[in-house]
Amino acid sequence: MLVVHDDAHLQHQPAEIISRGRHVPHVEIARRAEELLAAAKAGGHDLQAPTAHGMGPIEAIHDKEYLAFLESAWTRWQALPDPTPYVHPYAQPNRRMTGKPTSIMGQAGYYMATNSAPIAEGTWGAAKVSADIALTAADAVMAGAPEAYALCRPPGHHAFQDLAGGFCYLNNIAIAAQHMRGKWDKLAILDIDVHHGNGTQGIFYDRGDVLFASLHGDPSDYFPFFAGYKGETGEGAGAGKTANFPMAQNSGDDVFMGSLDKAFDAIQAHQPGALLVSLGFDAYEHDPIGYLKVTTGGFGKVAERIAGLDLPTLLVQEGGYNCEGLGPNLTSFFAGFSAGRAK
Ligand code: SP5
Ligand code: ZN
Repeated sequence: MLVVHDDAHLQHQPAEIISRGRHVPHVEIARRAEELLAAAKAGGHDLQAPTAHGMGPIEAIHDKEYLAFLESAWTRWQALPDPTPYVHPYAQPNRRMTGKPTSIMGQAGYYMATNSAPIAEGTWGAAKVSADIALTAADAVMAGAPEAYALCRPPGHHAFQDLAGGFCYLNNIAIAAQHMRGKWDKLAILDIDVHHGNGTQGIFYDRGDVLFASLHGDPSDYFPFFAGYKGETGEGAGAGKTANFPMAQNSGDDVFMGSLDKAFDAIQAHQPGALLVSLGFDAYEHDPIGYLKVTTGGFGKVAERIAGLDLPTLLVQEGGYNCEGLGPNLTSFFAGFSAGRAK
């Protein structure tokens, strides 16, 4: 497996988020990427550094004013009286107010969907390199590699065109998908992170070219709460091109594999030229913020089935917060993927 990685993520280490009104230690920590990289190295995989792609591919997905906010937010926040170390939203717009503020406090609420995407001094730099990692791995697949893995940190699937949230700032997989549209007319994104990929869904909701299928914990009582329901199936040109498979709490490998089968039906009906996978390991049975009970062996079986679709495949790292489990789960996934390709 070609593995694209970079240590620029070390610039992004917000120590805490606000969860249920309490400051809690952040689980989206640098050690996650270190564990994943160590497993890739131990597996003898082919490691590669990202190349800089500039702002073009990022601006093809994200709103320009949102990008200007991300780039400037930390510095502007520091100019507030008695500033805190990380930008957090305070007051947020909602279904009854839609004004557009210009101050940093107003914009923090306008551009940040949750209290779980703090902006630290190095967040913007790390997020840009994370997108470059996905783009570089996408380049390899476009050049003929059957598959590549983008070891992205920070993750991306909760980021919309103009919204950060849920540990995400730039939507790496959406940026890579748009880039890959230069080669293929139709693509499919399969999201197996335990959280619904609300940002990715939102970005492609009205498009017929990029199918989005997501397996996740039931949003009626799990993050991101406001998206990921079965009835969300796309609109306009994208009608029928979104497919959601919410699962009940504590569902295990069997239920997960059953949902995967249904997602495959949607993907195969779309006839994509290539597949992109939002690869989270937070469906893991021992994840500290998890909801489902997928086992290490289960990730291997999932990978084997994905590889069996026989499509050029870009794997993009999303969540997964049990640090001890990350290495074994990635190793299991890669082994299963390889077995699926060999069949
Ligand atoms: C990419 C990804 O997996 N994002 C996950 C976003 C989840 N956001 C919910 C944050 C709530 C975390 N609560 C932490 C409690 C620790 N005891
Ligand atoms: Zn997740």
